[in-house]
Amino acid sequence: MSAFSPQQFIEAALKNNVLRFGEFTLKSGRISPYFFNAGLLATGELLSLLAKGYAETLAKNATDDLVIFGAAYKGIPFVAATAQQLWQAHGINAEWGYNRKEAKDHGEGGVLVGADLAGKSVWVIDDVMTAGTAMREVVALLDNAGAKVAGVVVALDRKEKGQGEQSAIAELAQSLQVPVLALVTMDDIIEYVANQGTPQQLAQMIDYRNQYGCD
Ligand code: OMP
Repeated sequence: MSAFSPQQFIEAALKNNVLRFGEFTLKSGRISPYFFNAGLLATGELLSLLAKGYAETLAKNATDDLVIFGAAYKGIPFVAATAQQLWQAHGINAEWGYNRKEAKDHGEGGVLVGADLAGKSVWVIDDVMTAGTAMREVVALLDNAGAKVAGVVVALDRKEKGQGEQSAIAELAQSLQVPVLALVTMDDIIEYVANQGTPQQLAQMIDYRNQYGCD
């Protein structure tokens, strides 16, 4: 089976409207010429492609007993599919878990479901990193659960500034002292647009990168 390919993933994302070009207001307030909606990775084929990317990255970078975590809501199917792919394609029997947005006050209670995370080093799987706000919330949640972050894998690193002049990924890697990895980056999307897109799309992407981008 061939390895995960960023260009193949971008093509599939475009075909299924997961990746779109236009004008989008981001959570950070930035106006972006593109948007990646991981919620539309809504077929078995697309989910499998994504899980293959996460699993290959984890198999290459993680050590020892692997525990993976996906944050509600979008991270939940992704972490489940990745655990299955790790087992089926790599023979890695990872523990996996996720959170609820609403704490349950009956039955098993609490906000965490699945693997017991207390005292463990946990890899976080997430969809998109822009300014890093969503990931900081996940790190705080794991901290409350008594878990440490072992590393982070996002599907798309938009390679943008975080809270300061550094990239969001660099800020996170520095503050946690862990690897922060991505399956696809904005550079891969620019490469795709340079080969397959319109000159106008390419110009807008480059303008945006000049304004908010970071290496
Ligand atoms: P930050 O919290 O700024 O890192 O933005 C990441 C979050 O923004 C993701 O978890 C998504 O909810 C959302 N997002 C996308 O899903 N796709 C994009 O292309 C851009 C964003 C965004 O708003 O920045």
